[in-house]
Amino acid sequence: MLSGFEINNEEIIPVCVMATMSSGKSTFLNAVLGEEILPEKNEACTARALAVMNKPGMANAKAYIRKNDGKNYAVDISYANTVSKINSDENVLDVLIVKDIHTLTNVRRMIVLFDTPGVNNSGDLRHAERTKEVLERLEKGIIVYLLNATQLATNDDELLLQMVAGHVKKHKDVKVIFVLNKIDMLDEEKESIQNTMEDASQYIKEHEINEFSIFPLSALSAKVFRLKLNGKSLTKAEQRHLNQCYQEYQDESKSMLRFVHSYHQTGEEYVVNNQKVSEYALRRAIENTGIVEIEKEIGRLIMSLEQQLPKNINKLNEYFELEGVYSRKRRAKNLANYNGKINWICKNCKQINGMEQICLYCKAPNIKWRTML
Ligand SMILES: Nc1nc2c(ncn2[C@@H]2O[C@H](COP(=O)(O)OP(=O)(O)OP(=O)(O)O)[C@@H](O)[C@H]2O)c(=O)[nH]1
Ligand SMILES: [Mg+2]
Repeated sequence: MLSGFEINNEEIIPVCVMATMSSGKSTFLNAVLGEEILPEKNEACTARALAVMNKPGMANAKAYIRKNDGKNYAVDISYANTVSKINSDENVLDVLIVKDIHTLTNVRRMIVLFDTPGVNNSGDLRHAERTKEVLERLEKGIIVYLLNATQLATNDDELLLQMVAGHVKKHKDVKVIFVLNKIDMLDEEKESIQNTMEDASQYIKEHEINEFSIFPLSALSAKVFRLKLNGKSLTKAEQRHLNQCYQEYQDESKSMLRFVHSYHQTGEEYVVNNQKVSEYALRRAIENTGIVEIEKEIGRLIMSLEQQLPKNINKLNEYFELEGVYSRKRRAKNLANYNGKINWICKNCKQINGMEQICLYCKAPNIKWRTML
């Protein structure tokens, strides 16, 4: 899956996030990453599979790209929107972002998260092809399948779920987790979370997947809380969402943990202080003591002792630094980016666009420009 970067499948544990268009895949992954790295918006957005590898100790996220000139480059992604620009550059074949993902722990092999383009059969068919390619290469790993709680069982979803169910049936070492996303958008007076969970489970079972776990989630809320916690800046809309939903999550009745199976293992009731308390309430109390975080940390440290780095991981540091192509520094001419043929440059933003005649970024017409190599 990362052979373009000389990393073998046996050296990584892929976690592929799949769903139809705009179900919140990139938002979910940004919530896990704790910062907004992957492009997200309310229209077809992710154009290719974007890989994010968990490399502990990597202070700043860095991107490595493979272009259709057959070469690999390193790109500084600290400028806003750089990953969006890489995502829409037709000359880029593969993208690998390397980052320390604090919420995940590698065991022996490094975890690589894959953000896939949303399947939308009335839109860009290449998105479905790219998602299919990811699936075909996935022989061992995890699929996180997002269902959009506001639009269950659409035709697009039906086709994707069939494809995933077929793959999981053939590959014992591919496990699937279902996430029912956008739960905050349900009007609970009209459709309860419980009923929506049951409908979703029924829908999954109809595809002959019988053993699975399903987790309700608001990826957007999780993301804005994490951005806040990590001191990242929020857009006005994200700030509005944070202000709106924070109070709700303070209320235990909104806790999604109520619906998580592991919180209801026995369904038993306990008596504390002469009052009946549920298993869920007791587990939440345990979480609030902080012990769970300590246990996770012990687990993380044990795992880090077990970790094995891919053989060629240090080769990434040898890639030529591709400066200024996707960021504000892009006007600086970096001859390594051009192949000496006639190129097209945007009249408006001066972006060099390879053979594209319309600017990939600002969509203005390009003019011809020949490099002096
Ligand atoms: N209310 C709400 N909105 C969400 C949630 N998750 C994602 N969104 C919004 O849904 C829109 C699409 O989100 P993305 O993360 O770009 O979705 P995607 O699945 O990556 O989209 P593609 O890559 O284009 O297929 C954005 O406007 C998000 O803010 C959620 O849990 N609740
Ligand atoms: Mg996306």
